[in-house]
Amino acid sequence: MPTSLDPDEPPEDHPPRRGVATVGVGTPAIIRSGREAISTELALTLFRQMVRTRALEERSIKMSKSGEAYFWIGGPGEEALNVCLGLQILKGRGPAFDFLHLHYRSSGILLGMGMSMLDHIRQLAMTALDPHSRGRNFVGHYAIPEWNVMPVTSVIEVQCVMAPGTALAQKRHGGEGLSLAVSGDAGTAEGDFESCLLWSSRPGNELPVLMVVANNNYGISTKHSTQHSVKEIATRGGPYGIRYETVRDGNDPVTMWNAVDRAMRYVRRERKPFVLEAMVSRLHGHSSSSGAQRNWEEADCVALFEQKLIDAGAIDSDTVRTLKDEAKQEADAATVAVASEPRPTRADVYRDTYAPSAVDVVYPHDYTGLPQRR
Ligand SMILES: Cc1ncc(C[n+]2csc(CCOP(=O)(O)OP(=O)(O)O)c2C)c(N)n1
Repeated sequence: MPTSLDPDEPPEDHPPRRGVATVGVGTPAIIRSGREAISTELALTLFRQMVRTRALEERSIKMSKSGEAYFWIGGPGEEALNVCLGLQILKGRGPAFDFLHLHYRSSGILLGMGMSMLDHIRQLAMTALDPHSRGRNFVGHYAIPEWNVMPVTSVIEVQCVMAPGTALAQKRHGGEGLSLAVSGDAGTAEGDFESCLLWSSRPGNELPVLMVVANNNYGISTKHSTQHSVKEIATRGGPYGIRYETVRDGNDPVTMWNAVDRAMRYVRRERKPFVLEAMVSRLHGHSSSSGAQRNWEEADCVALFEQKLIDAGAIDSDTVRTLKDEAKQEADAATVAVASEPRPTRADVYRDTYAPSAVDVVYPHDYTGLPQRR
């Protein structure tokens, strides 16, 4: 059994520390899924981050129902994929580091990178201290310049046409930074997805873009099979000469970690694109607009991994309970904290719209209103 779990925040370095748990005598050294394996230390790190992400999302749903928030959308059911991505990001600012072009179900990526639950809840509750949008955008619409997290938009798939731009800067700059573009399966029906395939794969000008499709089988209420004749979206990279892989069990963190590792290694070293698709679950429907009720028919990656770790003798039920309690307390504390935070004022609507720019003659300072006509 593990003797202790390190409560430290996730790794700041790269390549990431591959585990923060201390494994005791008698525990297995690795956790297997078929031919794939990861160390038990890493498995416990992934599990803890998945539990934290789930606790944050469940608290967020409750807040949207209780009136402490106005809307919820998020990623319960995508934790295995997102935590594996977040822990393998090369985190920093500028072209030497990864750029993130995400969609609105990416809480697991950001928690994996070290974002606090509080900063997620601040945006959900729309307080003035929300660092992503100053309380003016939907939950999960992160923007973190210090970590190259480009602003998430509600307009789906536009992130796919931005990624080749940052990837071009990264390729010119040199190094191993990649541009990650994450989208859902329905979003790939937009031309933006095809544009990303095309611009990332121009002969002789290939770009370090990692396109990730979180395939939860639905676009709001439209089932994948009713709209797409292509069964595995990742195969659409084939005609462009782009390498691709579909992870059929995107709920399995062991498989997922290795698939992300392979894809990222390829893009970082070859400076060429890759399409990675993961079949995931959607555990609470599309958003609070459709009720956010729990769908018990879909596979739950957190519950499945918990059972796998217990069966392998890597963790015991008491430790699982402790981890879940800690995660819930962290989310509860964030909810209490935002209750007394200031809300945006009318004047805040116009603040922080554009970054100050010394070379911009129209808006040399922060844009706080329309320019005066002479
Ligand atoms: C350009 C555009 N078209 C339509 C919508 C409405 N819309 C919001 S979410 C969504 C479904 C997206 O499904 P998918 O890409 O599979 O992602 P999921 O929400 O399932 O993770 C749609 C159609 C939108 N936001 N933007």
